[in-house]
Amino acid sequence: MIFLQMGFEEMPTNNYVESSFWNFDALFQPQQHPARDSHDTFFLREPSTTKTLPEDYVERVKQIHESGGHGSRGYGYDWKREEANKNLLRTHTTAVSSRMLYALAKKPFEAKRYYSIDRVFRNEAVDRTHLAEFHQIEGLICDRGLSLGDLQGVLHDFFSRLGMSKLRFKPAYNPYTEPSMEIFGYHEGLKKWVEVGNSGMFRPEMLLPMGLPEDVTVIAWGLSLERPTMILYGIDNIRDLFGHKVDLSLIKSNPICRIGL
Ligand code: FB9
Repeated sequence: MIFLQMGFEEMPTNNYVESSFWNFDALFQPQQHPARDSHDTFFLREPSTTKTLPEDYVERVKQIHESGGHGSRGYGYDWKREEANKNLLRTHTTAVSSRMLYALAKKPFEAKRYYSIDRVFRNEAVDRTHLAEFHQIEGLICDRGLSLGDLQGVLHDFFSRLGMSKLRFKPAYNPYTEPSMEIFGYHEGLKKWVEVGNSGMFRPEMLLPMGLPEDVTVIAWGLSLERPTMILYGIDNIRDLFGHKVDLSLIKSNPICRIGL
C-alpha cells in the first residue's frame, strides 16, 4: 500500500531462477566478485545455463566490463560469456530491476517508479535472523537529473510511513551504485537506531549500455520484509515467522499490520 500510495508500480518478480547475466553482469558486478561464487550464491545443476540473451546488449556489457566507455575505464579483465550464462537462484530482486530498466531503454524515455517484494536466495550462514532465503523489498525511481538529495527525500517519505521519521545515512559500497548509502532509522519503540536498509544511484556503467539517455538517472533502495516484521511483532527467531516450523494459528490470530495506513 505504501508503494502504491507513493505512485510506484510493481515489477514482475515471478522467476526465482535467473541468469548470472541479469543478476550480476548487467549490474556491472565483476565476474570475480566474491558474491558470484558458490559460497554465497546457489548455482543450478539443471538447467545450468540460460538459453537466450539480447546479443547486442551483451556485447555492450562485455565492453564496459573489459575496457569501459562513457568516461569509465571499466574493470580491465577478460569477461567470459559462459560465466554470464550460468543459471542461479536470484540473490536480489535488483535482478528484476535490471531487466525492467533494459526494457524501458528500448522505448521512448518515460520516467518510472517501480517496486518489488519477493524472495531472494543467499547461500549464507543461517542464524536466528537469517535463513538461506528472505524477501527483498526494492524501490527505484528512473527520471532525468535526479540527485542524491532526491534519494534521501524519497527515503524520508518511505520510512516515515513505516513509522520512522528520523533517518541517518552512512556511506556504503555496492558494485552497481555510486554513491551508496546504508540507511539507519530511529525506532521509537526500541529507543535505538536500527539499520533499515541500503541504497544508491545506479552507475552509468549499468545504465548507458542499456541505451538509456545520458541525462537519465536512477535512484534505488532495498530492505528486507522479515526484519521489520520481526521487530513489529516482537518475533525473536525468524523461524517463527517464515518456514516449515511456523505455527499457523499464530499467523491466523495475529492482528494485521496497520503501519502507514
Ligand atoms: O531490512 C533491514 N532492516 C530493517 C528494515 C525496516 C525496519 O523497519 C522497522 C520496523 C519499522 C527495521 C529493520 N535490513 C536490510 C537491515 C539489516 O537487517 C541487515 O542486517 C540485513 N539486510 C538484508 C541483507 O542481508 C544480507 C536487510 C536485507 C537487505 C539489505 C540490503 C538490500 C536489501 C535487503 C538492498 C539493496 C539495494 C541497494 C541499492 C540499490 C538497490 C537495492
